[in-house]
Amino acid sequence: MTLKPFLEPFAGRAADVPPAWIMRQAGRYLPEYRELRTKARNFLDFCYSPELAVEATLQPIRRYGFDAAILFSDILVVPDGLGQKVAFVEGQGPVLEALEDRADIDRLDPARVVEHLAPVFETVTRLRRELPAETALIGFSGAPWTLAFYMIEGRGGVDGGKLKTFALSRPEDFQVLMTKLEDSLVEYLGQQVEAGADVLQLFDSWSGIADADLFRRFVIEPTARIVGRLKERHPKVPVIGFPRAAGAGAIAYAVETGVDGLSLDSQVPLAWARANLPDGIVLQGNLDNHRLLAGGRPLEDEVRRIKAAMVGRPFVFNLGHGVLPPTPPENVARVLAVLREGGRG
Ligand code: 1CP
Repeated sequence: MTLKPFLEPFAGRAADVPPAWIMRQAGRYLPEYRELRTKARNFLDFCYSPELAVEATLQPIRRYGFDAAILFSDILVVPDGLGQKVAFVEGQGPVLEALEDRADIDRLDPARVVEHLAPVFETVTRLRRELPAETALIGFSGAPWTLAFYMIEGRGGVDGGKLKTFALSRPEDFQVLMTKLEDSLVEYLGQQVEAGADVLQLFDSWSGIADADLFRRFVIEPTARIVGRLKERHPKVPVIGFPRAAGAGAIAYAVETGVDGLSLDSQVPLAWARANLPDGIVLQGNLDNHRLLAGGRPLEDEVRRIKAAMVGRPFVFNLGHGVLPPTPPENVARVLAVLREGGRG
């Protein structure tokens, strides 16, 4: 049986042309997404409308032929499912009613998550039917630390001081929150696989603000438990971790969490990654999203450089962080054309 090209690296094989997708490949840089987005009142309604979410997921697949589709949703549907107030404010990003004390944490209900997020599973089920057979489907969630960031800070664009102060000065309350997140995520991700996801990605976008102690306790350890529990349920489904801006912490993360793949941000030199990360782990990344925006020779040269740096290594081509909204869509097409020069071999 031949595997989908996206799954080849996870079977330990390096392709001449690595499979490719890009973070936030569906979204505001695409005119067809902006048009579709007008059909829902707000962003959460959009995410919870299987018809719209399926269409948004398929748009970049039709346009570019990526090797993987990523479920169109957001990491903040989990706090919403737990019962926290979450809103997406136009031009401002997500705004949450921040958790202040133990009573706020006690009100969060992991039992509510699966029922509330049923439309997401419905989207996955429909996608499995509608995607081309050779296109893998990636399910995802935020990792506990990054979800806790938004739940305690109440928004993005801040330095995480409130989160770290909470974690350090109220360890028992924080642990209750982290355990609720872990339990919710195992169930949420497990059900995405049962609905048809081939691969899972855990986004730890804020892992870089944790010091070494917090990184161990609240990035590595919860991730290891989640991956372990998912593997009991679905031993064969690859899990990709994205500990963004973790620096040298990526080594312990790669060795200790049990993830099958590691997504690298753009600051990680690929030669360092090859030399220091375990051979058995699939590396993913790490084109800079501003380079994608700028286009031209600096973009093309970098795509060729990344491909050359990963020859012979199980690898998935991606960005180091999500596509920026002003990115010209033709730059994405150019990246894939350059990556696929010389054919699949
Ligand atoms: O108006 C709009 O269309 C909303 C913009 C938007 C989109 C398109 C948001 C708000 N989320 C998304 C989709 C999304 N988010 C996807 C699926 C699309 C795809 O990848 O093709 C995924 C995987 C995410 C994940 C996500 N959301 C992350 C992790 C990845 C990362 O970028 O670090 C994070 C941190 C979020 C929170 C979030 N949601 C939206 C915004 C603007 C943000 C960032 C807030 C901030 O910290 O400033």
